[in-house]
Amino acid sequence: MKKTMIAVLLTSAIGTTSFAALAQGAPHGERGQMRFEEIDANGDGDVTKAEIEAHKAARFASADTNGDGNVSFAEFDAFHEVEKAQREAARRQHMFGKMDANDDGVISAAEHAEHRSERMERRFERVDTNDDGVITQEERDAARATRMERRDMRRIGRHGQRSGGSE
Ligand SMILES: [Ca+2]
Ligand SMILES: [Ca+2]
Ligand SMILES: [Ca+2]
Ligand SMILES: [Ca+2]
Repeated sequence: MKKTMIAVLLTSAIGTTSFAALAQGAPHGERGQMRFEEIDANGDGDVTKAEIEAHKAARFASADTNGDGNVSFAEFDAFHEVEKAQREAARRQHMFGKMDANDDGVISAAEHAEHRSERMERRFERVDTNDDGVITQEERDAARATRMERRDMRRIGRHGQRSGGSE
């Protein structure tokens, strides 16, 4: 009796871990894969130069909605609006999938609560640096400073990369 309990606990723990890892790793992997699959027209897993050219031509053709061989600003604008909407829809779907833990196609109140509390807990743990379960004003200020610093570092990093690349 006890053994099965432990086994169940173990499997559910493993299940949760792999799900969390999957959910965290998915956004980038999915996005990269989607593009790759899009370009790999014959689906052999390789992307050839010809396939990239064909993909570019297809994108141009779908942007050139009136088929006059040129993409006007209105066409360009509409094309990117559609792409943006598709990207956002995909992101929403991904978020929904993450929240719908039992995959039954609906987010129950419990799943919603669980998702929120997980995120809040993670944030709480990050800010509560001395782990006493209380976020003091100082810890909050420190967290804000760290966040700003990180943003600055990113900005500098991006800038540095660009100037480094042109040299
Ligand atoms: Ca191919
Ligand atoms: Ca056109
Ligand atoms: Ca559900
Ligand atoms: Ca604290």
